[in-house]
Amino acid sequence: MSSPRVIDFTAPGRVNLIGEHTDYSGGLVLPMAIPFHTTASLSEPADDHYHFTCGMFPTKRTIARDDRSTRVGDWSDYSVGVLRELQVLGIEVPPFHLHIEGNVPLGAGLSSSASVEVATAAALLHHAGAKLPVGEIALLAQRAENRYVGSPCGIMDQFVITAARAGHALLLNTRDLEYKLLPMNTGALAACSIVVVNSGVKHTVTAGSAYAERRKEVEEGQTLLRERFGVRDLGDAEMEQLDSVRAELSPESYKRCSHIITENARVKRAAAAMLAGDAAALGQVLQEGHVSYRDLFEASCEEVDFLVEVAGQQPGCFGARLTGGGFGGCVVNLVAKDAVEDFVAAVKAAYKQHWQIDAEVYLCEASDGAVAEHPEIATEEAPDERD
Ligand code: GAF
Repeated sequence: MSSPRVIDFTAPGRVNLIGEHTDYSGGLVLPMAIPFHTTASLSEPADDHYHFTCGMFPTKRTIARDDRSTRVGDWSDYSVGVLRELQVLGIEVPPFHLHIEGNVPLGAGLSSSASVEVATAAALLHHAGAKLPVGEIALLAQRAENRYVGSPCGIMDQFVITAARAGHALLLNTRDLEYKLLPMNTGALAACSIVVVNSGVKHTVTAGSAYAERRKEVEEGQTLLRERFGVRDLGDAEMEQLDSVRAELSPESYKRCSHIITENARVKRAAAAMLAGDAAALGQVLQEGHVSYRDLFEASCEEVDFLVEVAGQQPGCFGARLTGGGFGGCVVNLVAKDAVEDFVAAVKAAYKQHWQIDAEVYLCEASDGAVAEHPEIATEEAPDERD
């Protein structure tokens, strides 16, 4: 008997260079895909059901084709949520066995969940013989997370994991999903590396989490600014407008919105620095972004602040900041290539000495997203560098 045919679909993780929590209020983000992957392996089942298994977790799940049950609270929700959203679009998905494997660090702010969603979407679109526009694949994965998993995330992670291109960061306007691919090797940036240091402090983006609390505080300010000034979202808003309604907002909302409005401006500066190949200017923006994320958004933690401070003291480090949803996770560092070895040794040693934690360090080349790897799932050509 021949063994069943298995087809693999992959999606990367991502690291965000800058633009934190701006992706649910029409703002700008500047992430890139990283060389860690989720693989969704698809094979024919022996019956008429949908089967979900995973190499990282022991629980398995089998559901009938007309199953309408809600989330169960484990890894499988990310894949089942994607199946549901395909069904909502009227896409008929034949029975399958989907097996998930991956090496994207979990709970580290590197988007392991979105990676599972997009790898699943790629596999199931192929299985159904369907295609979607690049942005629709990302939106479908985001809806799976918002509606089925119950996490109130924005669109950044699913979008970059779908649309990224190797060698580029992706500047995304989250209001209309217009984007540009910015080369990582212009001018002085060609001699730099993106070094990601994992604090080992786990974070979460679930409904009852601090992430969700921050989102509510951001939306409080956005609603008021819409009423008063007719802005579409915080992506349109100015600090002067926010300052003029400060007395009507909770102190938390004022601080969170201050972070968002200034963060959007920082993303523009970061993109300009990248296009100019100016590593010092890019590093400076990262550093300012950390201060805002720490003091205004209050999303950092002592371990991460320690890593950022130590990084800033190392020769050849242009800038460092907390990346991702916050409350732990990773620090992204822009480091001169010829200083990386000493940088890594110094940061690891200091962290170990102070916190007794072995920090994992990842040297990240900007990688391809799922559509570049599996062009047959998209109605458009794989995205290319745009001006
Ligand atoms: C998490 C979310 F999933 C993203 O949508 C984004 O808001 C990010 O945190 C913060 O920038 O990764």
